[in-house]
Formats: sequence, C-alpha cells, structure tokens
Amino acid sequence: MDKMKNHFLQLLFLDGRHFSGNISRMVPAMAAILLSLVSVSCSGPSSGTATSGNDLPVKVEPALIHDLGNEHFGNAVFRHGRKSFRIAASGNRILEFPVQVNAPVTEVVPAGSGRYNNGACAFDINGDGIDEMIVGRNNKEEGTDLLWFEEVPGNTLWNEHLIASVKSEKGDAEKGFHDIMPFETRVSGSVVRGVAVVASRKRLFWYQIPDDPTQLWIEHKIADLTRHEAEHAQSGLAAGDITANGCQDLVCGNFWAECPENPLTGKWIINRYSNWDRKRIPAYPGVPEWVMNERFGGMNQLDLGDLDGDGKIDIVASEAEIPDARLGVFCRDKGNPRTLWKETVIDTSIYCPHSLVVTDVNNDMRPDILVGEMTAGGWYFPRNSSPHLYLYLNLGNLKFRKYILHTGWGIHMMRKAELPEDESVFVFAADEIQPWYEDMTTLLVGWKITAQD
Ligand SMILES: [Ca+2]
Ligand SMILES: [Ca+2]
Ligand SMILES: [Ca+2]
Repeated sequence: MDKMKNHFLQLLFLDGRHFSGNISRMVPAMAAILLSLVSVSCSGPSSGTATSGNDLPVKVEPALIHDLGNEHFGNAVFRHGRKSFRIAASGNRILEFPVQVNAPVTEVVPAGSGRYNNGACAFDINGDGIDEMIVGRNNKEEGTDLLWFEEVPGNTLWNEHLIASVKSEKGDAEKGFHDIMPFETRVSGSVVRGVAVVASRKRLFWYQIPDDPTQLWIEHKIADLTRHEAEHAQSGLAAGDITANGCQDLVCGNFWAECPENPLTGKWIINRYSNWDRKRIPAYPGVPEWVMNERFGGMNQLDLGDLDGDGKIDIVASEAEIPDARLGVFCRDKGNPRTLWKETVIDTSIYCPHSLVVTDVNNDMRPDILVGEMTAGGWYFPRNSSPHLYLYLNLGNLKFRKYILHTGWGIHMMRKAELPEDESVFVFAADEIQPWYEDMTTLLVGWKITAQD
C-alpha cells in the first residue's frame, strides 16, 4: 500500500508544483488511482500475446485529472502555459487544467461560437516561449474556421486569431479538420513554420505563419486525396522525413505525401502505402446499414518511428473508428519506394483505437507502441465495457509483446507530453462521449509510464 501512496504523491507533483486543492476532493481521485492500480495487476490477457500485469516491463501510474461530466470534449493538447504545464480540452468551449490529479479547471474560451473539431495542436507560434493552441471550429454554414488562441498575461480568457476560413466542397461527407499538427521545414536554409491539416478527411493543406501571425496565414494546398484514388475517407496525420532529404513529409490515412524541396512553390507527390481502406467491415448488432457500407480502413491514427531498426522511418497505423481494428507497421520497400509498403499486422482485435503513440517506454532504444481504446465509437458500434490502454513492447525484428497497462478508462486522441527533466512517458487524453448514449461522462485522464529498474 505504501508503494501505491507513493505513486499517488508523485503524480501530484508532475509539474513540480504543489497540489492546492481541497483535501476532500482528493479522496475520490485517490480511490480511483488505487482501484486503477489494482486493475493493472488484475488485467488478464486479451489475446494470445498478452501477459499479466505482474510481468509489466514498466511502472504505470494512472491519473484521473478531471471528471468533465456529460459535456463533450473531443480533444486535449499539452502546452507550456505562462504559469505551468497545462492540458487544454476543446468541445463547445475550451477548458484548461494543470497537469495533476484532480486538477482545478479554468474556462479559457467560452461556449457560443460553435463546436471545435476533432483536430488540435499546440506550439509556440509567436516565439515568446508560451505555446498557443490551434484548433478548427464549425461556426458557419459554408465552412470551418482554423484558429489560434493566445494566452495573454493578466487575462483568464484567451485571444482568438483567424488563420483561415476553409470552405466545404460539394460531396464532403464531413466538415472540418480531423487532424491538425505543426509543420516545419527548411527552405533555402531558412526555417518555415506553420500547421498541416486534413480537411473533410480528404484534402491536405498547410498554412504558413506570416511575418505577423495575427494576420491570415498563407495557404498551401498539398493535395485532394480523392484525385489520387482515395475512394474512401482518409484521416490521421503524422509528419517525418521519410525520404531523408531534410524535408518534412506527411502521412494521412493510407497515403503519404512527399514534401517538395521548396514547399512554398513546389508540388507534393502523393503515394499510397496501404490498402486498408478497401476492406469491408462485418455486421454489428444495432449498427445502421449506412455504417456497414462505409470503409473505415483509411480513418487511422498514425505515428512514425524506426520500428524495425534499419534506420528508415516506418509508419504505424491503427484503424481508429471500428471494433476488431487492426494495428500495423508499414516499412517502405527500398527497391520499390513508391509502391505499397510492406505490412506487418500486429493486432486485429482492438476496439476503436483512436489513440496511438510511438515511444520508447523501457529505454532500450527500440520504439514501442501505446494504443488506447474508446468507450464508444462514433458510428453507433456496440459499446466497450472495458476499454484498455495497451503496450506493444518492441522485441526487435518486428516482433511485439502485448501488455494491458490499464483497464476502465476510454480515451480518444491520446497524446504524449514532453515533461522536461523527467524520463518517464506521460500520455493523456479525454474520452469522447457519444450523444446517443446519455449516461456517458467525459474523463480527462493520463498515465505516467516509467521503465522498471
Ligand atoms: Ca507563443
Ligand atoms: Ca525502419
Ligand atoms: Ca522500447
């Protein structure tokens, strides 16, 4: 028990600041932590490759950061705020929390202007050492605003700035940005910065920060994936220098886009690496027929890393929206670099893994894979009574060992926070609740994952 208390106390000081809340509010959170630690050690295998919690190669410390009740928040991002490290969650408004158990909440953007999209990110746009938040908001019939929000000294509420207003096009099944991420590359020796986005799960853009970032940003269209034989929705976004020429390439859905030497003027080359979007899903009880006719294999969560240790970047993908989802590693064919990549499927039994982070959890220099399940997918799929956080430990040679790190908290768009002077991995997310299930609550949660001595 003392060990558990130590876990709890460590979590209170994740950002180096003392917990200042009322002690009575800590009790339920502590109970949740203790329950969670028990559930870690009781978690049984869910597939032939899983193992029990007693054999975990990492120490896992779950943190219930805030219970948001029945309000919908689809996304949470980590940022360096003016006072401390913060997590900001967006839904119909934007709330912010310090990184701690049972965190107090601050409303930084009130409701009333529209609903914030799935995608969001945070980085320092204006070079003052404080991260701003970039997010899309549906507030107009004809399109979606891409915005950045700035924390201002002395003000609780953030200042809003427009990056672009992106119009919907005929045939779009879905409005807005599923994914938004920082984009940075070098052009003629200078760094250019901005954000890359996927709009309506089909069009890729990047927006360049102008000299005055409060003005509209410079739009660069990368591609309409439907003009590159994407017959079905594509989502998930990751960036990395796949071709190893110093430019940041992008991966979206089942495609990767090769950045031109000059992304201000050049044309991107679009390549397909995966055929996942061509698979039909089986029938599920209670799921409408139109859902069965969708193709979900392009709606992925994505991350990059050298999973096979050959020095080249590989793509890790999970089928984010469906039960019985695949998790796979894709390695580029060196002899035939523009064809489909070599696929290694490492799981086929995950429920709506809308959370994927590639990171080395045990400090053996091999990147590992963290995958989180939702409690309820967004397409009327049957609910998941015991959502898991999984670790796929990289054993080398594209072999992975699956572990259950935690059971009981559904999550959506999990992210890794970079905490300075802390070798642990801290991942966090808000669950996404679905309006057709009235009893769901949004939990903002995190896990501190530390290599075992
Ligand atoms: Ca800033
Ligand atoms: Ca590789
Ligand atoms: Ca590792």
